[in-house]
Amino acid sequence: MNEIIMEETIAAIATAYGEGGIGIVRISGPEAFAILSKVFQQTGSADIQVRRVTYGKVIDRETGNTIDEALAIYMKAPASYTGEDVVELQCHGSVVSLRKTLSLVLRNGARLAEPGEFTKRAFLNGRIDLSQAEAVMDVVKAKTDRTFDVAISQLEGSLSGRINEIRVDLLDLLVNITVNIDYPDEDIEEMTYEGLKASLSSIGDDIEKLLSTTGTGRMIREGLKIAIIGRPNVGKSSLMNCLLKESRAIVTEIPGTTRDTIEEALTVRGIPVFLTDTAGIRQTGDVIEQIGIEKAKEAFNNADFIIDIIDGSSPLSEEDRSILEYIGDRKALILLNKKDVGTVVIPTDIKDISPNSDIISTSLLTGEGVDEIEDKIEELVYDGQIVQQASIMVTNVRHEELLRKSKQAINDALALAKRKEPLDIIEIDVRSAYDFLGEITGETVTDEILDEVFSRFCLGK
Ligand SMILES: Nc1nc2c(ncn2[C@@H]2O[C@H](COP(=O)(O)OP(=O)(O)OP(=O)(O)O)[C@@H](O)[C@H]2O)c(=O)[nH]1
Ligand SMILES: [Mg+2]
Repeated sequence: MNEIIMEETIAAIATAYGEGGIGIVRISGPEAFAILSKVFQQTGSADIQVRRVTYGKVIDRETGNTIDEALAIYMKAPASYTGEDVVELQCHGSVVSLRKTLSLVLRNGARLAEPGEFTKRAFLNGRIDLSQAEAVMDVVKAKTDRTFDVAISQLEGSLSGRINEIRVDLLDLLVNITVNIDYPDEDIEEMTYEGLKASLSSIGDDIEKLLSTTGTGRMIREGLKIAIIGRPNVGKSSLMNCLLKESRAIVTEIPGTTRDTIEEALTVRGIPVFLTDTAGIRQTGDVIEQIGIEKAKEAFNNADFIIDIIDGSSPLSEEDRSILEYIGDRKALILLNKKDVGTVVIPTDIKDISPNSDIISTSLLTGEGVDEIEDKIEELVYDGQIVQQASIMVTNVRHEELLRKSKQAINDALALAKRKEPLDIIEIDVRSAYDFLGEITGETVTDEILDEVFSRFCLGK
């Protein structure tokens, strides 16, 4: 199917919809240059040259009307984003200009590109592998520095590189197994079950190492969901404002100020965070407040991380205790707030009820302790690991699933090897481990998976 598609020339608006300095219509495929000649008139007599910027006009030759002034760039296959002939028309960043230019390009022989089709072609033409193609979209969608860094490193091939190294080891092993199956009596290095087990374990460890980054990877990509809970008037909304570094939530001395949950997206040390400020949890006859409290419990259940605030300047109340009991064994961060007024709550009283919690004294009025809260968030995301700029991280759920399947196949092979089962049976599992990893880079992948991956892209990418 792919050859048929790639004979067609595709086009789309590549820049974001809206006003801007410039906007780009991108064309890719065998007819790209021919279409450019039909819709563009350069100023002056010089020919359009490959990889040179040419100034001119987009002209509708049927009517003779000028659509816009533009710069044209022609990149010849294979040295282009898609690996095909590509033309970019840089027009003014006007929705009207871009729409008219695109429609002219389509009338002159191009077809509208599907979402992600440019990148899909880059993959099909072998310019990038599948995990790199997926990283393109992560780069475009990244909202924080850290998310962006990880996506760029993946785009540069860090993850694929590692996957390919493991695949080489698996291939070596496969060859070794096959030779021993086919020529058992020949004078070749005999494969012992001990040796086989050692190789399988070592490959299994390599895959496990990648899998151990998935928790962090997912949080970096999708964001960490934090719910702030606590009884009324302890400083929950104050914390939200402190982390946001602005006054978003209404803070008053009246208990029950926040009656609904408030959600905000923010960045903590380069990590995307979705913070939910909730209504204070207490027994109440007020219907609206009761709904707010139900929502608070929901936020609690959906969160990756809980921050429970306690007014440390007054003794633990019944409400504080029941919230701590609600937290139970979950890992939470507990703030003993209002330190500036005094501290009477003893940490061990809290540990008795919620043993896995971390406790920090804060004053959200003065901002004391906010740094420490951010430390804790960072610690949680990186799981105590030292963060290296170029570290390989698995951020994509598809990759994670395939790594798990591959690991499972290795485990199965290992179990067979331990029972000294015949090599040709073990080979089947080793081969599937190899193929699952190949699906990550797109070496072995079906059209359905490709469609699924690229359908999540935006238009023009
Ligand atoms: N002294 C002192 N006052 C604080 C501190 N943190 C918050 N407050 C005050 O406590 C009151 C309640 O703060 P909020 O942030 O509205 O508390 P809340 O938990 O959101 O309250 P509800 O929305 O009613 O559940 C406000 O008057 C704050 O200024 C602190 O560390 N020290
Ligand atoms: Mg509040």
